[in-house]
Amino acid sequence: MAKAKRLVKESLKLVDVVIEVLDARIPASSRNPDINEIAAQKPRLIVLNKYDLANPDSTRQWLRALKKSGFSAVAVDLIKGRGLQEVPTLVRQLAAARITSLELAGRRARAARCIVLGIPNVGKSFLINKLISRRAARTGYKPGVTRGQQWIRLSDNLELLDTPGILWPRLEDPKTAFLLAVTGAIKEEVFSLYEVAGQLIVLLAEKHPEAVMERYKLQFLPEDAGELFRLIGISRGFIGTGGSIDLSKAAQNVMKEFREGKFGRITLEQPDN
Ligand SMILES: Nc1nc2c(ncn2[C@@H]2O[C@H](COP(=O)(O)OP(=O)(O)O)[C@@H](O)[C@H]2O)c(=O)[nH]1
Ligand SMILES: [Mg+2]
Repeated sequence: MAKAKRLVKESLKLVDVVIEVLDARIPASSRNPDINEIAAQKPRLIVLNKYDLANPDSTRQWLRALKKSGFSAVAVDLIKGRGLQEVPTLVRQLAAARITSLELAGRRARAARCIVLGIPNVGKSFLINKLISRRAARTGYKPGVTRGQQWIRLSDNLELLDTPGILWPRLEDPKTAFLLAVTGAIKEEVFSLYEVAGQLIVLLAEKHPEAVMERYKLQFLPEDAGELFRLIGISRGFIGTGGSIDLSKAAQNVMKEFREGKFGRITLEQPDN
């Protein structure tokens, strides 16, 4: 973890602008707690990614709150490419002041440089690939920090590091850990899927009862996770050995379908104000 942070700090010395990718469903929990300190000196564009899975009203509120805090921010759906074309434009705007001041100081004009940062699974690699495939060429010999790292030319005046900076999420807070597990940012080996799915189905049954009843063809929703899984198992025909209802299969199904957006576009945390 300390090594990841050090690498990111090294990379940051090379760039004018930081692109911070967050999961639009959990913009607070998918933020690395140190980023404000690590990237304090650089203008930052916040990308609320996976907008296709997030509630549009909540995303609007998040964008407003982030802009109020002084960040440039945009919602992006990388599957459909929505919002993607705004990313290079906004980065160029953020870099303009710095590039101009370098030129005024007598330095040779150069392209603005940026890096993509974020916790695992927010879509960093996907974003880089999409930006590259739009229109780009490798710049040849201009090494980055880690071995094999390269600058990609996105336009005459914009270059992107082809390797994202990986930072780690905060896991001490149980609510945050739950949200990261649900959205797929934490690997399944390190949490109990049954427990997390149980918390999730209870939350969905409370906040989005119609979606759950329709999805699993249920007439009513018990409050207990085990009971909910039992009904879901019956409804979907998840029958284990000996004819018993397979609750763990029901739990897995809930997690899978939530991550696929099958319960609708759901944002799991709202901005403070
Ligand atoms: N639904 C949806 N899935 C996305 C989006 N962007 C990325 N993903 C998925 O999120 C997962 C992680 O993406 P990846 O780029 O590997 O994340 P990284 O770990 O931050 O580099 C992949 O399965 C992507 O297909 C998006 O805008 N919408
Ligand atoms: Mg990646």
